[in-house]
Amino acid sequence: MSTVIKGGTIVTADLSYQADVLIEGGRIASIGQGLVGDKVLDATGCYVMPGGIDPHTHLEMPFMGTYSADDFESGTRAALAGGTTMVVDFALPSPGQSLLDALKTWDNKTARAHCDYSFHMAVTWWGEQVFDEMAAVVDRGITSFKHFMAYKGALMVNDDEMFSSFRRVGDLGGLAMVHAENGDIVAELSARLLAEGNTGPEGHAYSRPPQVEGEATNRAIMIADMAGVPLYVVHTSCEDSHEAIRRARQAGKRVWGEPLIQHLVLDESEYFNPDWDHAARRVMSPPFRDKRHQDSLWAGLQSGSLSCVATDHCAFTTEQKRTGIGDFTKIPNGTGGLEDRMPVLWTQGVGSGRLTPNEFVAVTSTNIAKILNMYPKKGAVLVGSDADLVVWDPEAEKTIHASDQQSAIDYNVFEGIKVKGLPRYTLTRGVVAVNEGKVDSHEGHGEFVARAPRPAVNRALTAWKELTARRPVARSGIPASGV
Ligand code: DUC
Ligand code: ZN
Ligand code: ZN
Ligand code: ZN
Repeated sequence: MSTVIKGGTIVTADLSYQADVLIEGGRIASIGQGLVGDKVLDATGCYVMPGGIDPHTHLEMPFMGTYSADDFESGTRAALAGGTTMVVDFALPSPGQSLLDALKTWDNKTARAHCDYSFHMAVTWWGEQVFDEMAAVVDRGITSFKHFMAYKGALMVNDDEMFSSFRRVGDLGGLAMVHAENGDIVAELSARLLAEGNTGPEGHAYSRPPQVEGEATNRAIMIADMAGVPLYVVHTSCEDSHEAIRRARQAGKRVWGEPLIQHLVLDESEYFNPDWDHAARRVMSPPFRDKRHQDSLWAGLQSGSLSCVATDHCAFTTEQKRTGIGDFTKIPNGTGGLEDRMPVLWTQGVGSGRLTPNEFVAVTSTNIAKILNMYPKKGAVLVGSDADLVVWDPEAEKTIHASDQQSAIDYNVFEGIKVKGLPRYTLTRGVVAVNEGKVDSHEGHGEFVARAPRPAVNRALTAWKELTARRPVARSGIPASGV
């Protein structure tokens, strides 16, 4: 059975033009005028765009003594409701655990996924077993490896471990990723704040100032450059981190930054709300910032120095958040956003004139498809691409309320925000998952997306490795030590 999307304006990262889209076998079969199919979706007055890709989610993740509340069922249903047709989640080995065992655990979480998904692998410890297993992980189509520079005593890796891991990722043709916050300083500031009696959620913000993020981002960029690996900095929340990314890119380094929709739209005043629950529900790392930092993030999206808008969707219920009453360091870190990322970014980005529709497509879908080497299967409206599409109605409006969201949690950090611009249809590989604005998705439809490594790109990154490979022999006859 074929489907035709008729009468809309196709909007890609490059172009906007009027055409119909014919879908057969889950892929785009034809783009042109007057196309005919068995089933017709009316896109009059709408934009036909690549479905969103959220490159940063934590679904059913064991974290801070509990599990994030949205799993692959509710999480991917929420994604589709908001026009996102693919998520990339983090497989998270506990320190000491086999990467391949962690991958098995993550595979087992996805049976009920409504949309396609891929994984990044977290490197939470370092040793020969990790080194060896990384090759098998790449063979499984997982080529991006995330390193936590924060969460000391839990997930954090030190600089020597990160450097070794980055070199391995580089040699395998992969992408290094970092959660960039200086974990030593966060631990020190947290302890001091608690000792002084600052136990409330605002202590979380005080313990993670922009400098801890700026420092870690600079450090990660330099380590990545020495290791000869491209670097993706997740949840870039402030000018201090953005500035480091901008400078690296200007110097020709392959470094990308990812602001979250939460940081673009919500600010640090949320932590000073007198309602403990209100503030704790917004505790995430990095924390929300002030307007100066928000302006920097918007400017980065406009100028291209920041590349992708994600959610870091890691949702906890109010009850879960309350385990941190009396000690902010025990509030599970994380917020939701999967359903709201596209409508909120459209409203506050395109609606305000800060982004063009084409830029919106680039930062919600196409850029990350290219960075993660899955373009043009994903992130494109091209013949042969997966028919992961959103028919976007720029006139449709709603006010965000937790009471009508797909997520399993009992609140929404965007509660009360008005959006204009919503999916009329969302299609996942040609199957309609949002129909006339109503969610009608299919549990178990989602498939894993494997990604190929890119060794040639990495070799082109830096001369440092070549330089040290040809390093001079020291007088003792032993090669001078180097990388
Ligand atoms: N930050 C969060 O807020 N939650 C999950 C992990 C992270 O880095
Ligand atoms: Zn993180
Ligand atoms: Zn995260
Ligand atoms: Zn409400």
